[in-house]
Amino acid sequence: MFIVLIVTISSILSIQAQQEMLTCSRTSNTFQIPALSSVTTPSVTQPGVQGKRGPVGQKGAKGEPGIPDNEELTRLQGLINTLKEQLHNSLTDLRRMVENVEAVTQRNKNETVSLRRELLASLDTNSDWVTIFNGYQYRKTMDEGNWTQTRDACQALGGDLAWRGIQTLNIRKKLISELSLYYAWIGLTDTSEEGVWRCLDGSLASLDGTLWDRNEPNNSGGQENCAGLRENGFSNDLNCGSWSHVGLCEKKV
Ligand SMILES: *[C@@H]1O[C@H](CO)[C@@H](O)[C@H](O)[C@H]1NC(C)=O
Ligand SMILES: *[C@@H]1O[C@H](CO)[C@@H](O)[C@H](O)[C@H]1NC(C)=O
Ligand SMILES: *[C@@H]1O[C@H](CO)[C@@H](O)[C@H](O)[C@H]1NC(C)=O
Ligand SMILES: [Ca+2]
Ligand SMILES: [Ca+2]
Repeated sequence: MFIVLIVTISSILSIQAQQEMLTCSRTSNTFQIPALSSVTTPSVTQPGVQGKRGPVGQKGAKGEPGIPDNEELTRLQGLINTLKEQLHNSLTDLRRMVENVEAVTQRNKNETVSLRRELLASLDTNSDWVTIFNGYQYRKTMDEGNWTQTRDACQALGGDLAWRGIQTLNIRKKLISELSLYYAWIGLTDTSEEGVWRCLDGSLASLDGTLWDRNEPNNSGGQENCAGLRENGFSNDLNCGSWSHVGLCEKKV
């Protein structure tokens, strides 16, 4: 009986083993189930934070310009034209002012240069030329002669008979005093046309109205075509061939 029991038990075990084997062959499919079923009950999650606002979109298309009424348009155009004209005038004025300033600056520069030159010339004690600060230097010829002879002498000394810088009576009187002149030929003639007095460059003599002495020029004897400076500072016309006068020479400093 005991044996029977053992047999019975062992057969049962054997069956169980077979069943286990069968069971085992199925566990590959069912094995994970316990894992799934072992997940704890999911907790309730909170909703996410709201996202940020998107970037600003592009500007919309530009609208049509407004249409001003005609009167306003005309008024504005008139205003623009007036402003344009004023601007143009202002620019013209400005340009003129700049030109004036440039001219004055240039003139001052020129005057400074010539003054410096004259100053240096006046300090030259070896020179026979006198400086009177009118842009020229003066001297008399060493010898007396007729008009042409003294002109030649002046040219040989690097100048010519005076006419450019002796326009005023003051200057002439100053020269007469400085050079102790009694009577001196100057660079004016009416040889080319009687009565029409010209300077050495052919230009009309336009001295300041104090040029001629009283009752001169009188073309005495119809033969007086050259000018001489008298010691009173005024001039007389006399015969170009008169030979007893010095020439008043002038040269640029
Ligand atoms: C200044 O001197 C220059 C050259 O010597 C001359 O060309 C110019 O005309 C002079 N300007 C004035 C304003 O005297
Ligand atoms: C004319 O001028 C000369 C000097 O050049 C003088 O000797 C003469 O007396 C003058 N004649 C008259 C009529 O004024
Ligand atoms: C001036 O003098 C020179 C030399 O004696 C002579 O040749 C010339 O003809 C004279 N001029 C006049 C205008 O008399
Ligand atoms: Ca004459
Ligand atoms: Ca005369």
